[in-house]
Amino acid sequence: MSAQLPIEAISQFSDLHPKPGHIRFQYGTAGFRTLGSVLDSVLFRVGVLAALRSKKLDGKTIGVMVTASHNPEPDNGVKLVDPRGEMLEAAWETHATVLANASTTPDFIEALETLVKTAKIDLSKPARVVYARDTRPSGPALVAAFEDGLKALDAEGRNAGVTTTPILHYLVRSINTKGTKHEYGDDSEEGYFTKLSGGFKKLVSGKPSLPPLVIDCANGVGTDAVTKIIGYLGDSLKLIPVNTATTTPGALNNACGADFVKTSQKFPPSVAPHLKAGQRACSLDGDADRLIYYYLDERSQFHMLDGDKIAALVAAFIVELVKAAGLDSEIQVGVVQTAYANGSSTKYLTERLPVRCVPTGVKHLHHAAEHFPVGVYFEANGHGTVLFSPETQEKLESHEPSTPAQSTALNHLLSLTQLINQTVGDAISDMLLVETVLAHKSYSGIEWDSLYVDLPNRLVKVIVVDRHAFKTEDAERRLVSPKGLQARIDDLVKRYDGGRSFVRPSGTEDVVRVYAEAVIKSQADDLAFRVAGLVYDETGGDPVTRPKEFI
Ligand code: NG1
Ligand code: ZN
Repeated sequence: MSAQLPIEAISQFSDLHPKPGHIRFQYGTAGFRTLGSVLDSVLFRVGVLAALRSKKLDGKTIGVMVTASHNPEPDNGVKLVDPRGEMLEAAWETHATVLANASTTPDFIEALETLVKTAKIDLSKPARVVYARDTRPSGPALVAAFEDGLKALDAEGRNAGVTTTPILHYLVRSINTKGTKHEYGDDSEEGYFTKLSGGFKKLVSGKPSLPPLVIDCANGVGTDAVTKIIGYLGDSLKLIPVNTATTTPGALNNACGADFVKTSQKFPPSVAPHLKAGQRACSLDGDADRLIYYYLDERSQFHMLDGDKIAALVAAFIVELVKAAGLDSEIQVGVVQTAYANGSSTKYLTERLPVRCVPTGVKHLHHAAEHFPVGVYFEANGHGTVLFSPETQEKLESHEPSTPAQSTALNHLLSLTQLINQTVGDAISDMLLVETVLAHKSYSGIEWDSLYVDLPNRLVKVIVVDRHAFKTEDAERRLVSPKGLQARIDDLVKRYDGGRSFVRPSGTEDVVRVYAEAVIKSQADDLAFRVAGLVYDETGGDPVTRPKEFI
């Protein structure tokens, strides 16, 4: 390893991007995420880190996405994408945190030297990075800081411009598989839209078209993608985009988008003029990797179809296709959820399929799903996808169907592998997937919703002195510390019909989250607030500031 770090270039650029003294940055489950105005040094350092990650992986292309997803507009963030389009390897999350927190340029260079040594990075290797940003106003300056990081290491950068998080993941995988037998697709936005829409058109060909779908773009980058895919879909699906104001200050994710719908359990007021009884609609989040559906019934009651309902719809459909293709003895379909999955969805799925529960965070779901021949994973908040293992893909490609019906089912499965963005949860791909199933089953929102009835539930946040005092086990479903608290929660839960509750520290906010469900809504609320009260008292919360609802 003869090549050295270009200390002089790094230090000159680094001096242009000093770290704010008082802030401690953390690469969490969603990368770095905080106010966009304090992220300049982080972006520069992520540029350097991405270049080193590429060198470490023999010049493979690394992805970098500048976004704060469903957060409000003043926030921003950045996350790295590994070569197959998956989330950054966990050990490097720690490296990212260390580099971001070096207080001065000399400290930063020292941290880099340590990283190069411990991770055994061959600096003579090339460095290639593809990057994109969402529509936030703080994006352009942050991208410029990031580009300085690439320049400091003389890395090759490809600017994918303003695009969705899932498209960036798609590009990373396509670039790295180009010319191999695992080629994922053409490494361009056009390649992405052609692939997805091509799969969709084959799947719905000959099926009666569904009524138009209202699609809330959260005033974010999903707007561009939705506008583009409309052109590729032609008559195969009619979309009615709303909340498309990407340049209106403050509009992004404001009273709209998937997180608004899921958290407030109501539809965005801006969607109201488009929602007649029976009309189905969906909301993307600010970077278009989450999707929530909903509809109004004939009494104009709102019904939400969240990530759990999407998982149930999609998993059952794939199981049917696998069976119809004559492959059910060879290809097993499994589902991965987190503790936030509604108890009714878990019951519905467990009666039909293997189901695994994993800790919160996309990387846990993704990795667990990789263990199934076909792994369906969704978070209740609408982030998820379906993974076909390489063996399954080969089986689908080589299987000789014995009847015309088997042949049709097999072709449908192959088209699904095109339509589904297997690198990460993708609102547009998931929307096409849902629409495919609805078209095949002739379902409206009502029939889909009736697969199972959600248990009423409540999610609350508790601000505590130190959320790190909360440690969990059993995929975050039980607390091991603070000592004794879980036993008290268990005692409380027993008193509620169909009661379930769990407590875990958030990975993205400085709070502890309390989830509760029960057969009756008022009971779910009551249980959530009582458990929140236990949490608050346990951690030395001040009785004066104790929220009143924590009964
Ligand atoms: P935290 O803050 O760790 O609960 C939230 C979501 C996760 C996931 C991450 C990353 C809930 C309850 N939690 O994590 O599901 O999406 O953000 O964005 O929805
Ligand atoms: Zn998102």
